[in-house]
Amino acid sequence: EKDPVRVLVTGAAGQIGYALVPMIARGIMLGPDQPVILHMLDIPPAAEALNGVKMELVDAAFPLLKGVVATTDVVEACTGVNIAVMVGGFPRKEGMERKDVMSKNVSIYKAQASALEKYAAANCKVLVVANPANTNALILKEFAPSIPEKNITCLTRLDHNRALGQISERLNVQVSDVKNVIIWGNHSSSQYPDVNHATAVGKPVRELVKDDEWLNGEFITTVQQRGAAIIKARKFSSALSAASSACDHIRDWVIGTPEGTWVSMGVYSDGSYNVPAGLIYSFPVTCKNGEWTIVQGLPIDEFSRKKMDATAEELSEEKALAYSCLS
Ligand code: NAX
Repeated sequence: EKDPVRVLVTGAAGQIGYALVPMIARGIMLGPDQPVILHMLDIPPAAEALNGVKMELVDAAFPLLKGVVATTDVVEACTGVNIAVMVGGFPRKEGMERKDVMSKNVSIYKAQASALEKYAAANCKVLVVANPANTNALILKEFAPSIPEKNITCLTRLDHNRALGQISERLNVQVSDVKNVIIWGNHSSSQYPDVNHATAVGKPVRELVKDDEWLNGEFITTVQQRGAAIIKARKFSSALSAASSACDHIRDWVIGTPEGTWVSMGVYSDGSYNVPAGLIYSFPVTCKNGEWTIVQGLPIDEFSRKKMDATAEELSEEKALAYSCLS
C-alpha cells in the first residue's frame, strides 16, 4: 500500500470544505489507491462546526482515510502537508470597501504563507481557492519565497469546467467530448473564456456552433456571471462544483493531463502571450510528472488580445491594491 499523502484544507468548516473533504477521502482528488490524511484548518468561531465535520468523516468510514487533523492552529495544520488547498478567507460583506476585504485576505495569506514555508513538506503543491484567488496566491508566493513558484497556483478550473458545460449543452454533446477551452486571466468577471482552440467530438467548436455572435457574447458573459447565477438560484455560492473542480485541478497536476488535452490553471506568469510577468494569471497548461507547462504558440486574434489584456490590467490593479495593504 502507498504511503498516505497529507492534504490540508483551510476553511474546512465552510461550504466548499464540506463538499471537498469527502471527495478527498474517497480518492477523487488523488486516485482510488492513494491513502490520505486530512488536515483541516478553520478559525476559532468555527471550531465546533469543524469538529462536527471530523465526526462525520469518522462516521463515513472511508477506507482511504488514514487520519484526520482538525485544528484552529495554523502550524499544526500546515505541518508535513504535501498538498494545500486554501479555501479559507475573508468574504466580502455588504457595504465593505474592496480595499478592506483585500487587506483582511492579505494578512491571512501572508501568515499562512509563512506557516506553509516553515512547516509543509518539501515540494508541497498549493491551490488557492479563496477569493480574490489569483491575488491571494500571489501574496502566498511572495511570503513563502522558499516554496518554488511553480508550486503555487489558483483555481480557475471551475470556470474552465463551466465553459465546457455551456458548450456541451449548446451542442447537445457529452461534456467529455468537449475539450481545450481556455480561461485566461483573473477568476473574476473580467476572465476571458476562449473557445478559439476548443473542439467537440474532435471538430472545432466554432464550426459546430456556427454562431460567432453567441460565442463572442452570451457564452462569455454566461461563464463570467455563472457564480452570481448560482447564488441567485441557490442563495449560497457554488460549492459542489467548486469542490469537484479543485479535485480536477490537483488530480491533473499530480497525475497528468491526457495527451492532446489542456486545462486552465492560475499560475505565475513568465510573460507568455505577452501577459505581464509577476501576476498569477490563468493560462492553458498541460501537466506531466507533477509539473504544469503553459501551452505555447496558440494564435491570438485581436478580439482575444483585448480581453486578455483587460483581465491582466485588472490583476495588476489588484496586485497594487494588495501591496498597498502591506505598507
Ligand atoms: P464559507 O464562508 O462557507 O467558508 C469559508 C470558511 O473559511 C469558513 O468556515 C471560515 O470560518 C473559514 N476561514 C475564514 N478565515 C480563515 C482563516 N484565516 N483560516 C482558516 N479558515 C478561515 O465560504 P465558501 O463558500 O466555502 O467559499 C470559500 C472561498 O472560495 C470564498 O473566498 C469564495 O469566494 C471562494 N470561491 C472561489 C471559487 C473559485 O473558483 N476560485 C469558486 C467558489 C467560491 O466562490
